[in-house]
Amino acid sequence: MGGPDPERFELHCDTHSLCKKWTKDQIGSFFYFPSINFQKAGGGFGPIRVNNREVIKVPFLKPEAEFDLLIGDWYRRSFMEVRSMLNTSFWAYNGAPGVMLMNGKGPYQNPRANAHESFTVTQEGSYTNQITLDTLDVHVGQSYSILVTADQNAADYYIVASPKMYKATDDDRSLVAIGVLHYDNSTTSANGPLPNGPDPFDLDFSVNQAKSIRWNLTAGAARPNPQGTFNVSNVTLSQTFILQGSTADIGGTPRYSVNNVSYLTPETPLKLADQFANGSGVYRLDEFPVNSTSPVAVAGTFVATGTHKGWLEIVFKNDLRVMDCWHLDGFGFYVVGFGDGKWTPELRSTYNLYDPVVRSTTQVYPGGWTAVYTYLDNPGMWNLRSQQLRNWYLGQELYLRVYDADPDPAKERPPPQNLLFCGMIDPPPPPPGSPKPIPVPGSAPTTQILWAHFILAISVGIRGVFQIQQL
Ligand SMILES: [Cu+2]
Repeated sequence: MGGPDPERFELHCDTHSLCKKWTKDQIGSFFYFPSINFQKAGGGFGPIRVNNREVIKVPFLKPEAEFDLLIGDWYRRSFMEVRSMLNTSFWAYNGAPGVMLMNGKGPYQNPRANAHESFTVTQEGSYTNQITLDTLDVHVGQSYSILVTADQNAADYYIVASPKMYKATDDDRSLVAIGVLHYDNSTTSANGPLPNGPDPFDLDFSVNQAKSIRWNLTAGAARPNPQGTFNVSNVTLSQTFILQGSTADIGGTPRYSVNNVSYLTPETPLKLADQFANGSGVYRLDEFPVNSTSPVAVAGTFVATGTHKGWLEIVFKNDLRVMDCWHLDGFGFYVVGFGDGKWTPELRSTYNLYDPVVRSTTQVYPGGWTAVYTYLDNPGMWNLRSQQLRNWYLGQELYLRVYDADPDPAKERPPPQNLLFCGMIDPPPPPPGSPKPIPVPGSAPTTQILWAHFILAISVGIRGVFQIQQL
């Protein structure tokens, strides 16, 4: 491990994550992982593809072949050991992983090439306009589908993923993941030096590329009607959250925070508390500020109201010197703007409301802000968090409670019959003469997510550079 170098802090991307509302209309490439106790760093993740229904035309020809690439970092110590070391400032803020893996494998040591023609096609469940790329920044927890035109000489080609905000050297490539694209009839193995990607510290390059990836307004995506049918050019905002991700020392322990509140996981699961006790004794709704920063860092169970069927604007701020990435469960959001420095309401005039991409994980650049719009049509208790595993584990998260008084089970499924009770919520007594216990109806609607918070995620997830190169 390197010394305490602030730039290395950016590298704790053991994260492939992006869980989605698991509905039938979500196409794209995702991945799953365990969502609690830092277990994701133990490697329990894998890809999931959700294909279009046959009746929906896709905006490109059917590929000859498909493969998944999962990129992530790996610690040489066990995830439990790393987890327990996170109570030191070095590991909480600076500790770097040992190696970068591609589909769970270490670097294929050899180098180099010329670009294949490749295009972005989808990201996290929606179609983008096709742009030609030879390198793509994929931030922690994000996924892309990319079309690669295999029209080069039959050979083996490198696929390289290198970290952002960190300069790998020829002597130390442990944090560069290297794979090989092999043509069936190739007799030439990949060799030569690895291609140079863009400068890993060139954030303008990354921002400009992010801005150039636009929604394809005419493609059908999951539904027959065009994606552009749903746009944000003329929406009325119901709420604005301004959420500042940061570090905080609380009681001598290094933590991460949102608006200076570091999340405290209660013993009673939020959904149980919500369903059976209106949160009482577990959390106080709207106790913490959603658009300013608490003057003193505190630990608390941060649950904020999201207005059902309202448009929510969230401005994510990052005052650290490293990349951050935010993810919202339960909804996609339109990424309408990136900016440097302080966000002010006047900056809304710079938003792209015409063809912003819809996704559920967005990067926030060092010292900058990212603005998203989301329509809260999905009742539930939803996690909003840094997708950087370490930040998340150490408290950079909150919950969004979207309440719908209509108990229609089509909107939010009731808890299952075998619901486990724990914490301060006791199981209801079985009704007399009834063979099976039935959960007591609460005053709040029932919810699907936390009964089994199985998180589905994406396939390429490193903040880094993705290159497919030819010999
Ligand atoms: Cu999610």
